Amino acid sequence: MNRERDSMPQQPAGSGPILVTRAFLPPEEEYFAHLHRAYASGVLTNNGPIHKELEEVLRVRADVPFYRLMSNGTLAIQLAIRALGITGKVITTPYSYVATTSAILWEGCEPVFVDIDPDTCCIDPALIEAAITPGTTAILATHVYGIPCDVEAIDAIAKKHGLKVIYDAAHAFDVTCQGRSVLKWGDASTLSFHATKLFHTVEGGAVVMHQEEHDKAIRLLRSFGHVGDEHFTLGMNAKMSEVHAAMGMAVLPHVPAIIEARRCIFQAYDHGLEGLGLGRPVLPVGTGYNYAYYPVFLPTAAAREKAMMDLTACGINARRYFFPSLNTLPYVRQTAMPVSEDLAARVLCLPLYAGLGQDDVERVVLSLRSSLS
Ligand code: T4K
Repeated sequence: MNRERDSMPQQPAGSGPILVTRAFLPPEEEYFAHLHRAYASGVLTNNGPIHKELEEVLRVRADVPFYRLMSNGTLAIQLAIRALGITGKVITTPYSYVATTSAILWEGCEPVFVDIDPDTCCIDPALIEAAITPGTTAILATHVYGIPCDVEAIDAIAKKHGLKVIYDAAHAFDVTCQGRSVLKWGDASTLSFHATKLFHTVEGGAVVMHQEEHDKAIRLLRSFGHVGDEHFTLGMNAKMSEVHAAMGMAVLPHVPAIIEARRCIFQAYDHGLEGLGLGRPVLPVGTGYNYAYYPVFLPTAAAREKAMMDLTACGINARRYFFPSLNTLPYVRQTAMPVSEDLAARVLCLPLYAGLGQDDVERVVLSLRSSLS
């Protein structure tokens, strides 16, 4: 483990349950220094100065034309759908967090599931065209675990069929494809800055747009649909407060060290779990990764069940990210998605966060080895 990793606050080894993740807390004085500005100005929300600063810093970081903060990553998807004028059928992935599907439904659209590539766990572009019908207007794909979708293939299909593309980039903060931010692809990308994410604002999210008219729509939609006394559209309240933006400003300088710490834990897991025959997603060549999650696929659903029970008995909190496969939700039209359902039945995400101690990583490895032996 390197120096940056060692400088992260660590949970004492063997001192209690090992959580699947822990929110990164910047030093209090760094957060309070930003918060102090809100106290001094009395501006707590409604596009205040800290909010504006964070938006601009993130926009420049990703090198995109428009980057707008939102109150969370779920409303980010919903309002991106609305801002792009998407209606009808939306082709989407069954392998994601439930918010990807629920956002489509909340916007009155119909999710049409397309199975995933078993290597990347992202939507399989080779299956998309067969699912397009006259009612299809868009593709909503998730860069699940921060692994980029096949963005070139998806964008080519979308162009051919006149479809809009939204990437749910909730896990993909700071991820690059061929040296460029993954947020540069599609008509829109959405992010989550929930406390459990590697960059966070406690609760929060963002929408990245590439056209001025779409950005204008997002700004109106997140703020009640009016500017002053002039009302333009049906809007909602999806604004981020200064208190949340201040947390973002305080966390942001630590992101390189957070990613490096996660990379070291990845390496330790890779090394420690070698030879166990566990399935792992494959990163596309040219990905600059952020080490957002460490999923392993057990050989069978029964082995997953046993491993989870054994880890729990050892005080280790592994989680089923992502289960259930979203095509099996009780409130969607159910169609079989064999690859997604199979992976969702066998997946466990191992504990991963900056500050997870080396001893704890070893404890996870030993417990999993013993469960599988
Ligand atoms: N799209 C995708 C692909 C997503 O994954 C998500 C959210 C969204 C869209 C929607 O974005 P948001 O609307 O949430 O911004 C978490 C998160 O709540 C959720 O943001 C995330 N994805 C989802 C995958 O996971 P849980 O149910 O796993 O969180 P919870 O409360 O069990 O916490 C897990 C661990 O994190 C705890 O054991 C301890 C630690 N923790 C948690 C909290 C809340 C902390 O250390 N501090 C905390 O404050 O949902």
